[in-house]
Amino acid sequence: MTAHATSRILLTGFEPFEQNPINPSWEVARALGGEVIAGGTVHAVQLPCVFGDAIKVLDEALAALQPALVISLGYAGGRSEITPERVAINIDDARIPDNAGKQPVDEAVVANAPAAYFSTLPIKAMVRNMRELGVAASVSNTAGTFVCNHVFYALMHRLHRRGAPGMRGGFIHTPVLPGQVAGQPGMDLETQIKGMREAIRTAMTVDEDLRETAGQLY
Ligand code: PCA
Repeated sequence: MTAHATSRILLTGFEPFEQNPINPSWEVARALGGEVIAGGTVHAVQLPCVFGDAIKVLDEALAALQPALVISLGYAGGRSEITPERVAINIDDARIPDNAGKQPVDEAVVANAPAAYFSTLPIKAMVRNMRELGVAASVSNTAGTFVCNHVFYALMHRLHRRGAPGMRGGFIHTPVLPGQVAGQPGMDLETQIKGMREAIRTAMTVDEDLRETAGQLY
């Protein structure tokens, strides 16, 4: 993709949920808002942690910004690395109620749509470049079945249907902050911001993803 000086980058993060007073995904997005990265200006938008409503806010931002690159961020309470997600699946299956009390079980995100979409971000190049900067990162093969996967799937469905060449998108889970979850080392906010800046730079500048394994046996 050749980004030009007027490119816009949509970077979303989520509001807090499940008794967490802070959602690192929004803190990272907010911190990067207004920065120019590889010729694109970052626009940070907060999504509600509510099934359906999150997609509405995403749609409004897509329509208003017509971004060249869209990266949605969400917080993964069990992770200590930055994890670009490989695949979005067409299912809502909530372990806990969302912030509006909704708890769908085994419902499609989009009715009569494909089972899954792959991210179109260069996820392996992003991981390698973040690691080279000293930021812990790895490819994830599941974004779960809660509001993050819901938004990821809706985003990929829209980008797929739009078929806009050069419009790229995907999802990255951010880790816990140090001390946020007992037993998780976590990653401090400055390091998360530094890693995400590098992930965005990679998505703006690397066309073809690396072919190196990030496979898992299970
Ligand atoms: N994480 C949740 C939803 C919002 C967020 O930041 C998830 O992983 O689904």
